[in-house]
Amino acid sequence: MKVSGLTAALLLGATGALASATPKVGKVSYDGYKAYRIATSGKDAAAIKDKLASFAAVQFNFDTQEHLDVAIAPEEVSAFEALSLPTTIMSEDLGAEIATEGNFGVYEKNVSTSAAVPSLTWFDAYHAYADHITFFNDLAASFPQNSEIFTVGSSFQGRSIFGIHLWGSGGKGSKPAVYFHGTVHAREWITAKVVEYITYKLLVDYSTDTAVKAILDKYDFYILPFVNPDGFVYTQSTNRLWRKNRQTRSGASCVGTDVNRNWPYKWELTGGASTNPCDETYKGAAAGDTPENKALTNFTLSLANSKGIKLYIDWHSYGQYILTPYGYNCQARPANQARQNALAQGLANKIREKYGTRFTYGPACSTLYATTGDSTDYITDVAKAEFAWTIELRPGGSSSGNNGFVLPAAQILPSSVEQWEGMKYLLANV
Ligand code: 0X9
Ligand code: ZN
Repeated sequence: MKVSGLTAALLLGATGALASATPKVGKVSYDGYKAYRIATSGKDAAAIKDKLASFAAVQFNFDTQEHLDVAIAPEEVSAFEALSLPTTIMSEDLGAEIATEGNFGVYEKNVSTSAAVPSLTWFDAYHAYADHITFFNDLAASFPQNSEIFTVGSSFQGRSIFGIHLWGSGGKGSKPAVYFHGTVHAREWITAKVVEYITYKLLVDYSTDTAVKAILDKYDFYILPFVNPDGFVYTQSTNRLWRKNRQTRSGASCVGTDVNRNWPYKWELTGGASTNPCDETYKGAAAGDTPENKALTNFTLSLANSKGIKLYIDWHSYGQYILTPYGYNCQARPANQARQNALAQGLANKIREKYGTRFTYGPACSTLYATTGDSTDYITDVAKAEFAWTIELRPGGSSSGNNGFVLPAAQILPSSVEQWEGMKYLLANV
């Protein structure tokens, strides 16, 4: 994959000095960091990466054919600007945006209902991890006829990897699975919010909206908002831009394995992941050797072996993509490719209808880049899901004022609503 072409210094900047090293005290500060989108104009960005070799740049994206998004430390901003690269500014001060985003909401219940339904104000702000757990517990307690909390195992640091199971009139576990993973990459905060909104709407609207009732009566939903809880907690305590899990390994000075490069399928291929524990896409020492991947694989197979998986979505950010299989090979296509493409196109159209947000769709490897050991390839070929997609949420492609992983809280609700509109279309047509 394109990340393999990075210079060692840039990798160190991206994953060693800032991301992977454990700070001695306090939080990693991004105060005064400026984030830039550098146009790479269809080249592989190698020349630009060479120019950045001496900078402690934090790299955001790996699909560098069109652009390379980087954050530059305040002391290096003038040297960076002296390079006169073709840039647009994503963020004038990443630290200030992280601080604003960190004004977490206060958890509230809906006062107009007697049950403990969380308030829609949940979608006006980001929240602490503990409040996310309360949100799900309260939702499940409010709708005991249609939902329950479950756990699939534990993370490296011993947190439970939990989900919420939703079902309709056929009763618990009677229908094919619709299966969601959120927050596999710790810094992609918008993903938990969007799956929370979809969960909320499925439960709250079930009794009043016939289209929603039809969907929940047809499928069992298994929604895991935080498949990498240790990483997420670390983004809130220590480093907002952390990506991987928090697994330590003997002999490795860097922490963390990319849970989306560790699934035990095509893991052994080269070119779609890193073998360096200090890299953001570190694949692990063996296929499926993280506690998170072990738990998720077992649970996935249990779904496959009961009623089967109709649709799996791995929710990520950012870039606004709907990615169909495969990641491991840019020529390979699933047997139902024509339907995958038609439904992805329909989904993109539906999302765009709401607020004009454009999502690009297509096979993951050829549309974005190659990945080995990713969830969607495993869930397509091993767990035999009919559809297993990655959705990369807002922000998107070419506009400036694009904050990468730190999506302003004002966009939580519109991001969620457009995906909800999309999911209603997809689930009615899949
Ligand atoms: O690299 C990933 O795991 C995903 N992108 S992210 O920026 N959120 O990290 C993309 C996975 C989709 N699969 C392929 N592009 N092959
Ligand atoms: Zn991701």
